[in-house]
Amino acid sequence: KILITGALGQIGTELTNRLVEIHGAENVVASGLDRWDKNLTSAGFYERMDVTNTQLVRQVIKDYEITTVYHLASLLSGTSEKQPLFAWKLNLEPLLNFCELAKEGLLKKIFWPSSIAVFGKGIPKENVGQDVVLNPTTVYGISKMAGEKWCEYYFDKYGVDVRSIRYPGLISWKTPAGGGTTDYAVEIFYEAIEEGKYTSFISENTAMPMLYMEDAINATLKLMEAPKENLTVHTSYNLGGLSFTPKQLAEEIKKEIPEFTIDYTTDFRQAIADSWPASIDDSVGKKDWNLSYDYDISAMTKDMLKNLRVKLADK
Ligand code: VAH
Repeated sequence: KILITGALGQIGTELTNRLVEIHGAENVVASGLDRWDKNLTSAGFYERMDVTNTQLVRQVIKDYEITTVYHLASLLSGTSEKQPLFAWKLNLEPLLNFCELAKEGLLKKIFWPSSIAVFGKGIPKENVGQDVVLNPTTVYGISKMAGEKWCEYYFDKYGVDVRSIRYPGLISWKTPAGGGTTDYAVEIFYEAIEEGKYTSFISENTAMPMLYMEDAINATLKLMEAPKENLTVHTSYNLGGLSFTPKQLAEEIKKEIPEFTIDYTTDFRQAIADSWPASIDDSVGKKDWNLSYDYDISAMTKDMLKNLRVKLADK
């Protein structure tokens, strides 16, 4: 069976539902800190589980005979800056526990999300490569860099099949994002529909790597289904997709909602965004496991507004 941690989160809800479509509900165990929310996940099973409780996690793995784990539970960049020590604990210890379980032969495969937050000072802003020096300046970026090194260690030393993607900012409509720096690009759509205007906490010309959730989920499944021998990266694969500024996104929204207006009041997350690249070179993923994308900024904007109008009308 497959276990997803953080299954009620922004990535988790959509990844869980896709895994159910592929493997069947009876083979998917969703887990999260919150109470079960039937309409959020179609998994056959749900375990209310604190991933830092290593004994409980080990018991769940054994009880359900889990062989693959998608470990998504984590604190994002904004929240991590506010709770550094808890962020370090939550973002690292459960990953190590899953790697230990795999080393003991209890797990066959692990997916773990890293982030473009691992990049920081001293590198060009554009088209950042797979093997540039990692100089993260945020708690979140430091935790993700450390996690990548642990993934590589367990692969090199024990052959643990742990696979990872450095996600850019992810945009989706099914589940709100939580505490991220790129979340302006999610909130803006809700407010464009509900208020006709949005105050962005990221300045107008700050470009960041972004991707529509559909493309991120497809990339994740492609990586996980790739033959192990094809993989040349054992820290985490760059993934770039789109790159745009709040101003460019607002222009796209105005094509669908002409009266939409945006203004800017930056907060502490501007400094985080300034430390990150503007665009990513993801050619290694394209070569190793045929990474591709379906949504450009225009197709994403149309799909977001179409689906959010329906979702928000039901409220
Ligand atoms: C964040 N959405 O903003 C996440 C992501 C690259 C950004 O890691 O923290």
